Amino acid sequence: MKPGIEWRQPRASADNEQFAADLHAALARTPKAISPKYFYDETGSKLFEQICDLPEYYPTRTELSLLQTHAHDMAAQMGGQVQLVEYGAGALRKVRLLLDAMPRDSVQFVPVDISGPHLLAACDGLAGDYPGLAIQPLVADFTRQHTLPPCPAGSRRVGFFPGSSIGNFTPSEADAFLRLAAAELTGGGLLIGIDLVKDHGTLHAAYNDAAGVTAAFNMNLLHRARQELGAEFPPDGFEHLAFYNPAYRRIEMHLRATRPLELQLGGEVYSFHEGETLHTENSHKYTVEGFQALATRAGFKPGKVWTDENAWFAVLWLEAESGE
Ligand code: AVJ
Repeated sequence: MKPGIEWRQPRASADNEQFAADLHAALARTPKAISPKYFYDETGSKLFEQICDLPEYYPTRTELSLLQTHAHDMAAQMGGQVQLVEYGAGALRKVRLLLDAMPRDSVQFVPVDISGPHLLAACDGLAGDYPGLAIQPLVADFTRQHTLPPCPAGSRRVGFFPGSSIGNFTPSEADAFLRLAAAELTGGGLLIGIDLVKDHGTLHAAYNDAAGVTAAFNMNLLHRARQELGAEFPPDGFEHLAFYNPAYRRIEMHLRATRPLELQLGGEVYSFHEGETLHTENSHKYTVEGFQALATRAGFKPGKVWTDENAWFAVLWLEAESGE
């Protein structure tokens, strides 16, 4: 580990026990459904990075180019001295574009991620490329109760939530997260990336890539269940399913049973009928106005918006004002 990185709560909160408990609950409910956060072990995090480079997966490159083009404008909204909190930090690729537009000594960077080893590696890389940058990683599930390092005196706390990760939440979960963020970021603000509603063909292709990386990412959940929890199920029992559900304006990902089968987990047996699915992810798409309305209800005041020429993706600045 490089000097300059200070660790807080280095134990992952999403340990095996939590995964087992959540998977049992997921398989016992109707319809079967689990949180997508369990995609992101080391293998899953690496697969997700590969997804980001796929030709069909437009969100990452579109957002990167927005950050590239408008980083100075975005940094100007944040203000002078900031504690920059990245929710679900991942590979720390996007934040570099923001950091490049901010004086090194004006930032304390707090990346928060559920995957400890992945966060450690990403922070080492960042510390090497940004000598002198104060980095305080936090291994935590940011949707649950967590404690951020105190905001340095004279700094505003600013959130960064890129990648349309908020799309994983249902609108009511998004509301809950935004309320938590608005409270935590009071006096500062939130810079957030959202994937926009668009033609269904473009959306469908982004989650059904020709190389099969998204399928492998989805299937990784089952591999984890087998390896970490000793789950047993037929090797070719499940297949990747992803489609746009226009009624909910979301991509849904599922693992679909290719035939009637049983999945054994810790002494319990869960049966699937042919075609039955385990719902693994939602990826909600928004309009700018719709998302701003959601953010306003949660306590933010919408500010600047940056979007690409196709209006496929948007980055929004939201002020978290203090007081009423
Ligand atoms: C990280 C939640 C933004 O929903 O597009 C990519 C995850 N799933 N391909 C998304 C994902 C399948 C991604 N987010």
